[in-house]
Amino acid sequence: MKKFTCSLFIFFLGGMLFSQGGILENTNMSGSFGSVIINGKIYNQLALRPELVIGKLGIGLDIYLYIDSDGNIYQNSWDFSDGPAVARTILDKVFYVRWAQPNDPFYFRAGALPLATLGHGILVNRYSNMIDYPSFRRIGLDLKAKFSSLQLEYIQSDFKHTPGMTGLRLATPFFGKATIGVSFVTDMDQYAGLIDSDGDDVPDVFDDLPDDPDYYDQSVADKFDTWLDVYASDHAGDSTGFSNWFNNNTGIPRNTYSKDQYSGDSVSGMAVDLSYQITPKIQLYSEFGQLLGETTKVNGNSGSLGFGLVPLGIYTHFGIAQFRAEYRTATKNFLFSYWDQSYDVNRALIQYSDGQDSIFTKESQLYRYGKTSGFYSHLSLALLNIIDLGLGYQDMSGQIWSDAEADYVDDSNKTFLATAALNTSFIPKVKKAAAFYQQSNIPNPFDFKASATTVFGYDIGLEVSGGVMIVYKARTTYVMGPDGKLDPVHSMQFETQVIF
Ligand SMILES: [Ca+2]
Ligand SMILES: [Ca+2]
Repeated sequence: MKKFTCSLFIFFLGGMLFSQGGILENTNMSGSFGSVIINGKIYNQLALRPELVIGKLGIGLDIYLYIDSDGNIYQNSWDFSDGPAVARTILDKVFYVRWAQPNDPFYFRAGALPLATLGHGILVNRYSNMIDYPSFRRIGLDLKAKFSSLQLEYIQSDFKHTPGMTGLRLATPFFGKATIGVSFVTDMDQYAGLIDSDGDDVPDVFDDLPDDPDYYDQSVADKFDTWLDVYASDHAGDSTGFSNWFNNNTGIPRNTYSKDQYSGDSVSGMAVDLSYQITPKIQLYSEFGQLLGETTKVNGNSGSLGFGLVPLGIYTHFGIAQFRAEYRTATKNFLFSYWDQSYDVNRALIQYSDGQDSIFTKESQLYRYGKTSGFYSHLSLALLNIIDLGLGYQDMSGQIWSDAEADYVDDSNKTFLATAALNTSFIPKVKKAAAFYQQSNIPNPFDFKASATTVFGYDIGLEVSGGVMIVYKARTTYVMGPDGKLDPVHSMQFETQVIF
């Protein structure tokens, strides 16, 4: 009860401080009501999201309460029981902290990272550590610093758990308008991408009690309630030899998961890039990236990860448009932008087959990509202040693994992504209208045939009264079902946002 009162007090104190505006100038405040699913249970979400700007410092907070249908607060997010719990409780409410802007001599953003790219993006491109926010709140860091002649970029996807991505790039100018950069990126343990809700180091998929940090084995959890009774009734109420019997009885169903079974499988990459600034708005570049690790061995494929090369790329930005185009070529076992927007949900995947769950990593699937080459381009356009468009397209062809042929066949590896956001100021009552569609690394995205990489959705925000907006968010992804068929997963969310 103490926790409850304390959290409510902070919640409303926070609301008062920020909403009155007199204490901190430049404070943007939004709040939301909605629902969120934690550990399979639905909670009503009440959130205040103030953004404080003090000079170059920006602090985004996400002060939230989850309340279940019985009116109980989800207490794990407001735990003041000991020092580490207090630190975790407070850190959890910081959405992000940023200093300055990405092009300034010193910039960082810590917390939620919606978009992070290292160099020109051959290894890390448009990475986001909030793909499954707010179910998972990662605290990452995106830092860019310029010392006299050295540029440094550092990205770490998370500080709370084993991060899916830690990347460093160092660059220095030479011959005036040219720059050379070297990068190194690693995921130290892909299996850390498996969800472990109770933090007992046993992923949910193997945890008999996924919400109980003390047990992962049902038979051990039942030891004193059930098995002791079984033993005592067999031994006329005498329980003296119980421990020995329990530990050695092969008839008791055991959870055979061992922590060494799925751990310590790393994947890394290194890259070198050269850039040449032709005019302040036009840049030519070249990039080489090598992935380091091992994928599945098939048909004489050694399994060693491959490399990708952009012999020539161009990046321009002027007025309403930003445009990037690259010629790409790759050896087998390589994917451009391996660390992409959905990396955190793809680094370790669960597959259900033959009556049991097995785990595979994104790295283990790289064997599917043979030697390929082709083009990549991305265009961002802001049209007449009416619509913001983003269009990305990759068209590569070469050798792609065919499950049917059990061999590499000539095929295409294409990616298509599109985003559109409407400026709604000229439509009465509509405050937000945005949509996106993405499908990656498949033979033909214009078939619009669903694959595991298909993701699309839209946000529509309607003003219902002064300062109150109802936002409808719809998302669709596809997952492989137990029958080996792709099933769509639709999620929709209503949020009421209040602008104070
Ligand atoms: Ca667990
Ligand atoms: Ca557990």
